[in-house]
Amino acid sequence: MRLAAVDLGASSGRVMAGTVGPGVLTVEEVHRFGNGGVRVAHAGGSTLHWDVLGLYREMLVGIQAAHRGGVLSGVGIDSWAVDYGLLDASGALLGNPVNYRDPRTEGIAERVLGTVPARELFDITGLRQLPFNTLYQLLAERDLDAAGTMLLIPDLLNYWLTGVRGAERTNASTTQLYDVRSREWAGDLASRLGVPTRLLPPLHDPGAMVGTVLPDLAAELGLPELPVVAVGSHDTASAVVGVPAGPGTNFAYISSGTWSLVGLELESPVLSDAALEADFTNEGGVDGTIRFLRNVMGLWVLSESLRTWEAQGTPVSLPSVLAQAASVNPLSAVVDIDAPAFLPPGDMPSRIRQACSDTGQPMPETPGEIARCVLDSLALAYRRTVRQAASLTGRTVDVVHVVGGGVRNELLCQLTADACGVPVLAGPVEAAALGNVLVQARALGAGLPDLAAMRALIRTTHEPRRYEPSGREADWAAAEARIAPGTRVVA
Ligand code: ADP
Ligand code: LRH
Repeated sequence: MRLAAVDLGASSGRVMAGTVGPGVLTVEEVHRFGNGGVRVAHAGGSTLHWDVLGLYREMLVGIQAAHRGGVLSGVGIDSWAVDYGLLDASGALLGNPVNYRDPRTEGIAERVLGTVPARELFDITGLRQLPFNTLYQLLAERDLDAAGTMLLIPDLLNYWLTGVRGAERTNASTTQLYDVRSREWAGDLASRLGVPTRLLPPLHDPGAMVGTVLPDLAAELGLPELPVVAVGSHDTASAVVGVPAGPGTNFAYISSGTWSLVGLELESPVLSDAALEADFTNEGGVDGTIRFLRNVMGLWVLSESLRTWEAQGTPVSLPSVLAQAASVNPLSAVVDIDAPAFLPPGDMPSRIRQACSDTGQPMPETPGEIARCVLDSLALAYRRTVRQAASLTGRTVDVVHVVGGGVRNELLCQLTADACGVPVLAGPVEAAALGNVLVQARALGAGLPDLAAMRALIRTTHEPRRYEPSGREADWAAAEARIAPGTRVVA
């Protein structure tokens, strides 16, 4: 069976043509396009948006390309979480979706916590207070009166493909308007906080049929009658389906791309005070699983550094800066990569140097030194997070699976094994697309009864690469102490 997986990340979007059959699982990239923030000026300043119409157009080009290579049986869409479009009562898009890195939500969380205490908010939603959660973004909207429906990005694209409005549960679970235990919208919470419940469309599970591509659109694109299937529409949900963990393994995962999502797959949420204090989140996964994880700032800090060097007229390519980083002395300087200072777009090299100076460490100078500082700091954050996840759940972690674009960064994979002190199994790069394709295939009758069967198929078709820890535990512990709270960077 041939399927199109649309996987939209914050830095690029791709359409993959997947083939699934007994013992067969392939994905081939048929179209890739850039993605990122688009800043637009207005009287009050400026707003960072996404180019959602551009993404839609590129997605259609990709679906057509996938169909040209063989008749498609289905299409599924996943994307980054939390962001949305608002529709009026007729279904027309009201304004261009805003990028979660826009500072419009500053101060909103504090206001919310005055009405609903953090403990209660966590107890209902299971979510960490990230400033960009959909809840805070909706409360930052100037005017919700004209809005009839809020559709998260994959749901919005599904709507434009099929005319059907709905909300897929894995992505709905990232809004902070969703009850992590009942798996329904947290309507009372929304009302208390002034979010109109009419905005929240009917929920469905991954694997549900969304609809079929609208006949006019299908004719225009030369497509057959094509089912649109709900997948784990949060890209991280699909990526974790794509983790090739074997049965009975005690694994942690890192979904490594713009963000690094670091955590464990659980059967039920962990809503303890300790989990709340440690900034862990409980996101809904495919087949009712819970992703108990922490957002680590991710390769965003490196890609923004590259962008800064380019803007300053001293461009450096990713392969060359990584080669330079590999020959820099390990752990010369590290930063708390999760400090809020690294969230907004901007001059990351300066922010990194500042953070090093604030903690009394030598300031990295060259691009290679800065990149090494970012990679060492990411690995240090992985170490802390994997260990915290284990202690918060009373589990052991024997292996860390890394999936996503960061798998291509061999230095980071090795540093991750060193910092965590357990082997790393790296790959597949395209875990999200594989997870997307497998959930579609099951919905369309390809067998694969559960996650274990899906992962068994990935293991036999996409063998991960193994990195062993090099046993320099004392160095990592000493580096960790250099950025312990107290020396922490203030944003
Ligand atoms: P997202 O889905 O969030 O857009 P990806 O999973 O595509 O992110 O991962 C993008 C990241 O992968 C880039 O920021 C980059 O750091 C890393 N990456 C991509 N290609 C390479 C490569 N050839 N070598 C090293 N790292 C790479
Ligand atoms: C990764 C991701 C992550 C969210 C962030 C907004 O692409 O979906 O899981 O926290 O984007």
